Amino acid sequence: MKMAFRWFGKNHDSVTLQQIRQIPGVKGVISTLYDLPAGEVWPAERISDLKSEIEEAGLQLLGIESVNVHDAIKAGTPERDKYIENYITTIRNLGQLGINLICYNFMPVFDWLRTDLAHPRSDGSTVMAYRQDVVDGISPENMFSQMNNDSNGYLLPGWEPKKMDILKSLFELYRDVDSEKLFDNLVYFLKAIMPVCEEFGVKMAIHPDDPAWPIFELPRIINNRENIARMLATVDSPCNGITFCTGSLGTSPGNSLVDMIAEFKGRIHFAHVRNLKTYSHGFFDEAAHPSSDGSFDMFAIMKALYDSGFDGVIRPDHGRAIWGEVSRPGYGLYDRALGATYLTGLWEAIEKSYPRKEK
Ligand code: DNO
Repeated sequence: MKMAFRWFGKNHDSVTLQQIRQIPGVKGVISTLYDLPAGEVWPAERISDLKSEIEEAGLQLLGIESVNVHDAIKAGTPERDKYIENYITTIRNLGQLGINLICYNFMPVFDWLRTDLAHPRSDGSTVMAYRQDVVDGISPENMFSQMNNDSNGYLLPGWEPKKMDILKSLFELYRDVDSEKLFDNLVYFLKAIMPVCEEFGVKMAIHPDDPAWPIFELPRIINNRENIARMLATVDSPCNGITFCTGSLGTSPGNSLVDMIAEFKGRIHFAHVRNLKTYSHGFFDEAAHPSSDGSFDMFAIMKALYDSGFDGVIRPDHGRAIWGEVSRPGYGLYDRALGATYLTGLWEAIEKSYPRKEK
């Protein structure tokens, strides 16, 4: 297992590589070329510069989160083939530089959604929170403004203000796209990119929908056991896998995280491990990573990953804002560093208690 930390790049993150280097157990970062819009080819030199910058800081570039998928591909418009070609070139450029993990999502228009980016807790920290009744009572436009006003000045993936200008046309693009169509479009994309992934050993790790249900009447399909199993079976390549994000899948009470890990054994290429405090369906707060702070049994989750033979990259996920830190919401240094050491500690205890048999 390799413990990683998400890093958005030096102009897009309050956290530095030097700080990440000092978190015990963290071997590398998961990063991206944040300024490149979805659909553009990632030039080999840009990737190589990013990799060198990270290696010079004593860390490894363990994967990309995200190479975003253009809405033409998700909606299945006639322009999709051009964007798929660009995506293939990016995969090849990454693969040639030895970067073999790509996290992406297939959520129409947006990415993850929270109704409050700084919900106060009794311990004096703030967390991100979700209230379905708020989403039900707000327009996508107002949601946009709210997300951007509360983001401490950072651009949030999927909520870029320039998207606001084309929001109507984006919704229009998906007018006839129901969940079946979206699934077909995902399959079309995956079938087109798998040959290049297989050639370079690049693992695609789709991120689940967060929250795990449709929002603003846009379909969402990577949200439960059945849908994920169907996606993996339909494109049955070892390079077609998932990001197992506990905080996303765990928003839905029907998802048994431990059972899903066992079922998707071998196809989990990347894990985002974090905790939530869930209330009734559609209402939750994010929490610190330890089991005692939220609703999930983090030991059971890590043990399930270990038992499945998981040997990939894990990263702590959203943290609380603590100790006065101001950062990109969910992505400060302090609480995620606590999360990383906690998860590393759980893993060490599991490894020592249940040694894997030598092959
Ligand atoms: C949220 C993240 C997501 C994730 C994308 C992957 O914090 O987990 O934004 O990076 O959905 O494309």
